[in-house]
Amino acid sequence: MELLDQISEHVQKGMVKEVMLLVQQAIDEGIPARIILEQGLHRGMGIIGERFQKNEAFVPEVLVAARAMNQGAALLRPQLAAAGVKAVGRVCIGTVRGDLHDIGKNLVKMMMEGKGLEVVDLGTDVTPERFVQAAKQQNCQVICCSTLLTATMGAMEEVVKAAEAAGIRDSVKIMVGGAPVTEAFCREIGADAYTPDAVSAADMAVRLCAS
Ligand code: B1M
Repeated sequence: MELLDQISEHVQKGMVKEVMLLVQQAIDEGIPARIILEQGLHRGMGIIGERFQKNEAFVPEVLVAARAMNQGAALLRPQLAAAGVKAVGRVCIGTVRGDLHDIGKNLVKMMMEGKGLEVVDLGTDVTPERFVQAAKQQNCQVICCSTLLTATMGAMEEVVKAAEAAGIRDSVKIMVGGAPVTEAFCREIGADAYTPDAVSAADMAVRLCAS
């Protein structure tokens, strides 16, 4: 099996040690870092993401795959920086004020990283002001808000209002998601995009960063 296929396969299985050895072997063989990243690590993460979307893979498998991808990507960082390879875009993500759930948010983050996005993780219980501050200070093109609680959905509208008040609404897109969130709610609060799952969220963020 070709080396890049092996990297992809081992990412899907979440085999950290093997992924790191294979990535090092690929570097030693002179394969460009960008190719290793896209055709090995990100491809593996993309495949597990699609399986997760079809209910053929489950949360723990996605988490270990993401860990393997991230460890492999860490080995490539110096080469990527030296080659001037830029991220596809930069977003910030958090669970909104009052909400401590973070499993879904973490999955969304990992899928986004698997698509080559830089993700600033603000954690849980994030205030509207903190989302806006992070987007301004770290030049994020998209603010990604997650919530699992019906009671905290209102905090998403506050993020939209805080972005307007800070004068950044025209330059930043706002994405919302999480189990109780719907497309209609997204439109009602004036956010830019709703997606139902982690894979579609990552695809949407890539599109918004490119627009
Ligand atoms: Co809580 N909890 N919980 N909980 N919890 C739910 C969500 C609940 C549905 C359970 C129930 O009553 N049946 C209910 C919410 C009801 C509601 O308001 N609609 C609930 C409640 C009420 C609570 C507490 C209030 C309970 C209490 O204390 N009385 C409390 C709240 C604490 C707080 O946040 N302030 C609470 C606490 C907890 C734990 C701490 C025990 C734990 C969280 C651990 C953690 O996250 N670190 C927990 C858990 C685990 C759950 C359940 C069991 C599982 C949630 C989960 O992780 N799902 C949940 C019941 C259930 O779903 N069966 C429940 C898996 C995850 C992968 O899915 O997060 O939906 P999800 O993410 C998906 C999509 O939604 C989407 O992509 C992900 C992957 O495809 N997505 C996005 C998510 N964010 C996105 C953002 C996007 C796009 C897509 O764009 C930006």
